[in-house]
Amino acid sequence: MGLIVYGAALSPFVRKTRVFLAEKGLDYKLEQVNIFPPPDWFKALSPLKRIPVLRDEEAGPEATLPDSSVICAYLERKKPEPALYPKDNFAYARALWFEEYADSELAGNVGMGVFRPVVVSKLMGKEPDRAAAEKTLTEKLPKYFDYLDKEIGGNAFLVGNAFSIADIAVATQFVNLAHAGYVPDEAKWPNLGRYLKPIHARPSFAACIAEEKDLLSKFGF
Ligand SMILES: N[C@@H](CCC(=O)N[C@@H](CS)C(=O)NCC(=O)O)C(=O)O
Repeated sequence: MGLIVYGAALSPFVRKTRVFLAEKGLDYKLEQVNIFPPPDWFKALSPLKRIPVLRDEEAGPEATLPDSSVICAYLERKKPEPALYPKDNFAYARALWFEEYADSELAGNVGMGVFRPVVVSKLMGKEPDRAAAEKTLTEKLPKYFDYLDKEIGGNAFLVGNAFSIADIAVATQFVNLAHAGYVPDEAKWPNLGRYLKPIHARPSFAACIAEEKDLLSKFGF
């Protein structure tokens, strides 16, 4: 009776879920699903055909949940400690806001604009399109970096002086950026750079990053 994550390494949303599970100290099994294209059995678990999906065998034979945000919210209820959502009402809502901001706008630009043309292209045996990635980096991403740099300010975490879902959701996107070979310029965004390093060094993130780097090295990265 346990937890199963259906997904694949390198997905920022699968990593978000795995980091969350690790921070909670919850054991799980990762079951690899190739979404290009997804197998038929997986479409029944994920109507939008996206990873991750969580199965909780303890909750019942059919107990599966798609979507990293839903999964993390569920796991917080299942195992409240250590808390990864702020207790204070307003701080809680702000954490949800950063999660949404990272999962939608930031993810869209990092994923489609940088990770896909560089990393996914190479994994599919195509020439990486660095020009497309650099266009995204110069034209699209600075406004996200500006905003995050300002919101982080001199703090170690985005919300309430404690590590939370907000930091997991934001930092996972920057792992995909780093896999593509890019980090935000510290001269322009000093708070963001200082903030990301210790978060990526946490055992929860470091384990995923090491596994993914190992995988990428097999493809010549
Ligand atoms: N909102 C979803 C997004 C998941 C998502 O977009 N996953 C990507 C992989 S990084 C996927 O499965 N894409 C396949 C598709 O959209 O067909 C979540 O937070 O889990």
